[in-house]
Amino acid sequence: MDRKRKHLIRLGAGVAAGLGAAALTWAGLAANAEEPADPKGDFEAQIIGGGDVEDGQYPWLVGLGSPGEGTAYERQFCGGTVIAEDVVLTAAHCVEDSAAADLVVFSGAIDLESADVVETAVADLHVAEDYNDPIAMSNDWALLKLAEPVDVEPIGLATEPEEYDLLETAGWGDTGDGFPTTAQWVEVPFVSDEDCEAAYPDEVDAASMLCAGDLENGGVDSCQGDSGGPIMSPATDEDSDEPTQVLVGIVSWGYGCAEAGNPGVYGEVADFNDAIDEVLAGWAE
Ligand code: 4AZ
Repeated sequence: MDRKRKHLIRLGAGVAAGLGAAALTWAGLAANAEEPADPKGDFEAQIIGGGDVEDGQYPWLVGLGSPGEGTAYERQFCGGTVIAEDVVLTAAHCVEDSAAADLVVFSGAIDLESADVVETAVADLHVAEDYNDPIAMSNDWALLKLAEPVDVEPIGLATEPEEYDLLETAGWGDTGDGFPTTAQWVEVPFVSDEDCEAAYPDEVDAASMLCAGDLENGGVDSCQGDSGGPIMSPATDEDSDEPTQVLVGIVSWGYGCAEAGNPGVYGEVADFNDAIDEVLAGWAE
């Protein structure tokens, strides 16, 4: 595979608009645009192949952006997940070149143009020490300590690597038709380590990555701008007051988006759960 097609640039609407989107991004998506990205027939093409997130569906879903002028929509470049009232889990590749002062978190509204968006400064940043070790994109996780708590329900972390059936991912990334102001979500089939290693020979570190996507048909996936955001097990009890979803992974990389044979790759939370707890314990002192 041509390495240049491996998309792991942090890029959102604002960054794309500001810098002039890398040709790379659109080249990867062109294939999608011509295909009906809609195997189930339920939705128009969105996250890729998904639909609008509803209020309260994923309260822990946040946007990561740059401080400064402009709307949250214009400044968002990655996703993140609230795992404690003042801690956000995101991808290392979203923040590896940033200082805490270069980052803000957008919570409280799924529409990034809404007046309800709450912007919170980042006070501290921890990038996984073993990011890119043993291979590129291994251990793609980072933690943000917020300057103040957010009024958001956190999600629990997966503790054991498991085989799943369907997972859900969400974010403000490219839909194949541009960057949405309202977060999108989509159901993605879990892909076994074996099938993922076969899809990306020598590029999958099963000890820290998991894969999801429709291997046969494509059409559903995360994409540029979704990086750092969650992939979750679905709710098991819609009426529960407590979240029954679990954070299974972090949007990390893939070849193109929603292409058959090229699943999305995610940092596998259960594999670095203990390392996350250690950082949290240090911050709590
Ligand atoms: C990215 O660059 C990205 N199709 C995120 C997810 C995927 C590919 C690229 C998975 O943010």
